[in-house]
Amino acid sequence: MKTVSIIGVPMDLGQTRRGVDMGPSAMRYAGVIERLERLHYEIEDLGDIPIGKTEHPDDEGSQPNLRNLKAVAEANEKLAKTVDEVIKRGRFPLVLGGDHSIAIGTLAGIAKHYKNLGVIWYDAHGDLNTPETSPSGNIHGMPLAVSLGLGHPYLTNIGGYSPKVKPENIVLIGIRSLDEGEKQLIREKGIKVYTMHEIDRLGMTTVMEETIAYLKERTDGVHLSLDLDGLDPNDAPGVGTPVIGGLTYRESHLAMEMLAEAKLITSAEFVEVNPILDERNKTASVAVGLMGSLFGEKLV
Ligand code: 4U7
Ligand code: MN
Ligand code: MN
Ligand code: MN
Repeated sequence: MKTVSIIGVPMDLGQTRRGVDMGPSAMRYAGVIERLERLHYEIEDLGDIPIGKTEHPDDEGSQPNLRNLKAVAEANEKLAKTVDEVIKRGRFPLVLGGDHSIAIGTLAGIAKHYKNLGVIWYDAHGDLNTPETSPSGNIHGMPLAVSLGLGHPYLTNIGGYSPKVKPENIVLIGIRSLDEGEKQLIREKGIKVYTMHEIDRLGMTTVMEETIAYLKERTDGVHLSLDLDGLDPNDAPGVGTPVIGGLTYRESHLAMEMLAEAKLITSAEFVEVNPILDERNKTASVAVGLMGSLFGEKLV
């Protein structure tokens, strides 16, 4: 059985709410290591990637539509190297965030090991903004666009190559908040999207069956990027950008269980857990429970 390498990324520079840097600690505290060890995985915890400091708007090179660009890019370079080494050693990278800007580094470390990497983006948001379309300037709203090769070269060139993924190898699930530019990009690139509307109509079982069949036939590895705000704020309140009307705890477990059965996922990250905004570490516990299901936990 494969060893799982846990990489913490206490990143909070991709957005403006404090506390998401404590996400990795919160998930460790919620028992991620014990949970996966019980499933007979060998776990190595590589600790946390160092994160720089917030950049002042007056700093040289600072850009209002790319907040903390340099520090975000630097940390993601380090993350990409770490993830790359983990895969070279034949291990499964499990990345704990931190805000979603860290997907830039995770994907940079992973994608070069596959001809056709698939990505499941489980999120309320598309994270498909560019500096031109972003209403906030927050890089955590841009990582999927960056991985398609769109955005500032400091970000798109991380790992020394671009793009990381092809639009037809991406599936978005749980979407209910898109900016105008993101909608346009989705249409233009023909990215596969299951918004809450499709999930309500089809049910999560069909959505996951379709997603698995779609990715199985065209990819040679699939990365799961799970933003806890994909879940409904009732089930995952500890997130910086909550959106009502989300995926339930049960739908999310079903999705993870189906991915486990399909043996589809080759790397994963769980992001945007903010313990400061949480209720008694509920969101971190939900995240760890979902990891349990993803790694094959069963009731009986
Ligand atoms: B997350 C937003 F404008 N689209 O770009 C933006 F609504 O990683 C939100 O999914 C981005 O949590 C949310 O700032 C990023 C906004
Ligand atoms: Mn989100
Ligand atoms: Mn996100
Ligand atoms: Mn968020």
